[in-house]
Amino acid sequence: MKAVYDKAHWQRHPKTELDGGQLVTPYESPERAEYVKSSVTESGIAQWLDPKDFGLAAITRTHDAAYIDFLTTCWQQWQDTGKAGEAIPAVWPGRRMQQVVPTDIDGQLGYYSFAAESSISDGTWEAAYASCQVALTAAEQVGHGEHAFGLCRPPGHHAAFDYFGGYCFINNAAVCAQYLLDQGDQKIAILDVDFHHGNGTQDIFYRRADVHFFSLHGDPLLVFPHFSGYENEIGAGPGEGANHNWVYGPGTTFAQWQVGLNEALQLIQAGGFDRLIISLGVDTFEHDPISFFKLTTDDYLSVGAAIASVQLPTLFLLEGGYAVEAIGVNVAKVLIGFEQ
Ligand code: SP5
Ligand code: ZN
Repeated sequence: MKAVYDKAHWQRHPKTELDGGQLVTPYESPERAEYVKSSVTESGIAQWLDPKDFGLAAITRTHDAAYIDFLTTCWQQWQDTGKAGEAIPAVWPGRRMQQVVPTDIDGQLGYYSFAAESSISDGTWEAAYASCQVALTAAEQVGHGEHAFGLCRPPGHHAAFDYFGGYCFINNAAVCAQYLLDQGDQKIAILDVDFHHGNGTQDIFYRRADVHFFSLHGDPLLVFPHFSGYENEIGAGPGEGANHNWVYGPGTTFAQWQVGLNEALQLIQAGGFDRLIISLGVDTFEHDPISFFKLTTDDYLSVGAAIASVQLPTLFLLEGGYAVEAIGVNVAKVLIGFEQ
């Protein structure tokens, strides 16, 4: 399959993540992408392509233009105030407060985010933009009937129409789904196998019937993003019935998790979709430092093989996965299992 990488991901290099009341080294590190690049290259299944530039217009088809403006100016605004650390939101509009866009950068950070762990620093916007162009370059191949892998960093599935969080700024999968619709597709399926609920992707398509969203994830009563991902979230208006969540508890094994995977794949098989996008997180791994599922390296071969069974042109986009040495091998196993 075709695969796309851009060294510009290195521009996303924050020094801090708010975790447990401390500023720790971020889990979402540049080394992640390099491990994936090495393992996928070693597997021999990828033909690497250079990223193209589809411009900002492809992104504002999916995201609020004012939110994108905020992302492009945030770091400069933060620096102009002379603050010492990285940009971290610390105030949000609570229930019954006004949804206004403050002029002050602290207020803007709260308005345009839903979580505080994703510090913004120099190069964050540039890397997020490049990550989305990697995804779009891979999507163009899938539009031509190929399968492709976008080695996206930073990830995207927590980024909603107008807010960031969960290490995500631009929703790569959502931008690609809209791109494929704009190229003539009628109906797209997005299957999210990351450990965390893809709240951003759900948000963007919740009221739409042309993109159906399927997500398997840790129970939000117990884990991030906490306020989205419950099984009673089925879509609304024209999108009612087009959103599907499967929730699992601590210690979930592949045997348990694959029940939902197979239900999702059966719905996708029967749904008359033109193309399939996989939000490929491997933080379902047994040794992931921030998650609680128990998938093994060999299980990822079966994940890839199961996805291949629906026989749609498929776009894989990297999301989470934090057991750094292992994530390269685990991503490669999914792609190898898919191609076999
Ligand atoms: C793309 C993706 O996988 N994003 C995940 C974002 C998770 N953010 C909250 C992480 C909370 C981490 N708590 C770690 C506790 C272990 N010391
Ligand atoms: Zn995740």
